[in-house]
Amino acid sequence: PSAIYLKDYQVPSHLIDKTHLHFILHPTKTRVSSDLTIRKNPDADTKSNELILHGQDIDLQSVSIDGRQLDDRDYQLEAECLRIANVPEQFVLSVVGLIAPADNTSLEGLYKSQSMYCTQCEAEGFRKITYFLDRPDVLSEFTTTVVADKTEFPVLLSNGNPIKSGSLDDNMHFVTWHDPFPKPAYLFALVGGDLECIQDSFTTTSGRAIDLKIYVEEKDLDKCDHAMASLKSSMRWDEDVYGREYDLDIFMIVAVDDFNMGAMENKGLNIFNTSCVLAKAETTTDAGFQRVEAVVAHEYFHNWSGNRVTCRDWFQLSLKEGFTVFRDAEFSADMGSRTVKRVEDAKLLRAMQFAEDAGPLAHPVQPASFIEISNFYTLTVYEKGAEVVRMIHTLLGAEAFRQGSDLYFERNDGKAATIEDFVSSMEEAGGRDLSKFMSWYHQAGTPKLAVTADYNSSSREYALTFNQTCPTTPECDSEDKKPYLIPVAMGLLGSNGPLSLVPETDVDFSLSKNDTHCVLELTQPQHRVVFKDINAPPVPSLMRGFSAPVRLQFDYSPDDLITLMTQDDDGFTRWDACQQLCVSVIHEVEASLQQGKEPSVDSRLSDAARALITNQNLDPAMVALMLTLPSEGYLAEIATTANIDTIHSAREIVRNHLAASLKTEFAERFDSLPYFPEYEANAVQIAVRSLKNCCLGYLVATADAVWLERAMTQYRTATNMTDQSAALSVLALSPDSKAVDYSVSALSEFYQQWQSEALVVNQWFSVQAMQPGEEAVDRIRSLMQHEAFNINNPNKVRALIGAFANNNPVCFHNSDGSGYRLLAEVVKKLNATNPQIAARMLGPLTKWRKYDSKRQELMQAELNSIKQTVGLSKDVFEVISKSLA
Ligand code: HT7
Ligand code: ZN
Repeated sequence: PSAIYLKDYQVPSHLIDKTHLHFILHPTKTRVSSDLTIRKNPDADTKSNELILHGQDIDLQSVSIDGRQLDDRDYQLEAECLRIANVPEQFVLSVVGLIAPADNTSLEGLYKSQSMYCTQCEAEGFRKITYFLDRPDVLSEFTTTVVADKTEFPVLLSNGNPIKSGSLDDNMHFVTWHDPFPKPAYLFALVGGDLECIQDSFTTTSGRAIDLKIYVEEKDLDKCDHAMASLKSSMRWDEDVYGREYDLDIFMIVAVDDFNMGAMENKGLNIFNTSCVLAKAETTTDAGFQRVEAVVAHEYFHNWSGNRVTCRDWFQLSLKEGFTVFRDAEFSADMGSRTVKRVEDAKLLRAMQFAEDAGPLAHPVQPASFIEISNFYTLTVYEKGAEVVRMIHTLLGAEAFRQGSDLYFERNDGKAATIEDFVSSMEEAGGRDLSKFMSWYHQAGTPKLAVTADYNSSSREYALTFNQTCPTTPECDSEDKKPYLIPVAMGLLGSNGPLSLVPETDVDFSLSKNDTHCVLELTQPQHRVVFKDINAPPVPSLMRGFSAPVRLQFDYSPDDLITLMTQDDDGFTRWDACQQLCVSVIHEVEASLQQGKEPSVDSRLSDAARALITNQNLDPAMVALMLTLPSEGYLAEIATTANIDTIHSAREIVRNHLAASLKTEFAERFDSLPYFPEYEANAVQIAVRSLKNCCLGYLVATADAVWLERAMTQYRTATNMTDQSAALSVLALSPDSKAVDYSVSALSEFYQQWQSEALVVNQWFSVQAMQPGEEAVDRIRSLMQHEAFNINNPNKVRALIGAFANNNPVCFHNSDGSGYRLLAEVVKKLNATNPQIAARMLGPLTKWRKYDSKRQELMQAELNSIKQTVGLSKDVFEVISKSLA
């Protein structure tokens, strides 16, 4: 397989103004007839009259031009395209092909999920349906007729508005849909099934009534209300915050069980993984409810950022994804707690995206090349892409950002745009040049920002020196990297609180909050910023709100961190200081373990934790976040060579120490927090449950029989899944032998209770995948044989294999290599059935450079053995070859 380069982009040779599709659904012989109104692209460079259409796995039946049937001397059929020489300037191309949705396990194109037909066309799935110019810069007006058996498939959906329907012979029926908005083929969708729906309506600001429908299997009808409420909130929010109204008369969501990602923003017909749309208190955790809200919003927001303005080519993927993640993050912040959302996003970025950016698959937010685009739906394109948009928002301010967004939508409506088009609208609205900012889009790697301070008591000056560097990444050496424009939001804390800032510097900056807060705009490898009139050395509060996705280095003492934790007025910085204190305490314990010394836990951490637990004035959600120790994944990420076993032991020692020394405080707080008999997924309730279950975790860690029993009682009496699954997890994941009986009973009762709820069974798989113990790999193997497991369902694979490889580091990295072998076997199987998921599951093995030489060898051996697989997909080939390079 070879790479495709952004620099080679060429406009399409032809344009397809209208697309008429006709489907007769059948499991192995779906007949797809297309009539495409095609003309030569006036902007095309080529003089050639050849038309090359993408197409894959289609049994071609006939090809005609303007009604004249072509024979096979007029065209050339290749594995992935159809070439027709000498086409006229303008013509109608009619093609008939047969496809087999029931055999399509890749879940791209038209496939069957249980009894339902559905499609997934992003990025390049449409070419598995019919021959087409399957590229995002070819926009066409689609009219789609779907024909199927009336009894088996009463519901037939596609994009746009329904314009005709009726009965046909042999119990068949049809529905015709018309989408007036020209769109690229990746936004096409079709659904056929025996579905029920909940309906609602939304009136836009301009007074148009929009029909809203969520289609699910009948048994799931009681789990749609939260998605519907989220949809309506999203529609209102996009009008209020971005001035964006919905444009069709109907907006539909369909839930499917078998889906490679979370959801898909097809025009007017979003298709969702059931895990991202269904929610009910009894079966869904608070995190699940929040995910539904966020994904519904994300897909809805794509109607403008992605659909009305789409991407010119797939190198621009972050144009729609980074911007839309930023939009959904702001929406979630407005719906719940802004600080909690910010902390959660920063946590994800630092533990996962920073690791991606430091590994062999690191790539810029706007990649310069790829082999398989499906491999580029990454944390870098999505989450770092959103951080980049957030920095533009910080640099311009909310008002100019909104003007930039309006200009971008106005200028590019109905077009396929680039990241440069987005930035230039922002430049124009903000009245500033952002060329120095573009390193964020063009360079991979996480910049390091090292900050040093010196204080001069005679001049009363406090100076900060900022040094930025960026490590070498696959596409560029460290020395060749351009500096980044880094917005540093900051303040200084004196002994009586925040200090007024009087900066003296050549760095551009803006002051706010009575001059106690500023945003510095670093542009050079090194800057010095002097703050005047400072009476004593302050504690700097840096990167407030996580103002840039960098690794900040400042030599804080534990006391400085406690000052920040307790006194800074920025919630993110308070949380971050607490994390850093935890990291330094865990590192001290780890060093003692490695030196064979008796470890001791710095009492300043337990004192700080006590102050947090007993403080009734803080947001309980923030207290829970601050009391949650950094994950083993994050601790591995910040280590040069990750010693999985000592990281795990050191973290456990600190956790057990906090549990033992603060048992009374945890117990009192646990008992004092309310229980809400009427479940609601609102910020107040979610916050309380998160702190309560955090306390329960520490209390079970004491292995006190009373608390094991209380956890079991909570497990059995909980009336919502958040409390039930929290109790299950703390019992099942406890390493203490006293918890074993409880854990066994709870796991067995859980399956008995929930075996008919596929999404709940996935939680059951995940908990077991994360359980400690030498027998973990055998347990996973036997769960793979369980009646509820199905390797063709991506949710099941993620729940069991993904949870094991990503969230059970001690067992996955067992030095006998058994965890690696298991993952490699699964990847080989998936390579043949679902290459996208195979490539995604490979992630943990690609990080082999992080570990000791013995593990490195074992991991590389598995990668090499996968590489030898006959029929290796492009997806897996790209990930393996880059990770071994
Ligand atoms: N835009 C959607 C991407 C997507 C996707 C990509 C590759 C393979 C399967 C997929 N399903 C959905 C999702 C989103 O970002 O909204
Ligand atoms: Zn998206």
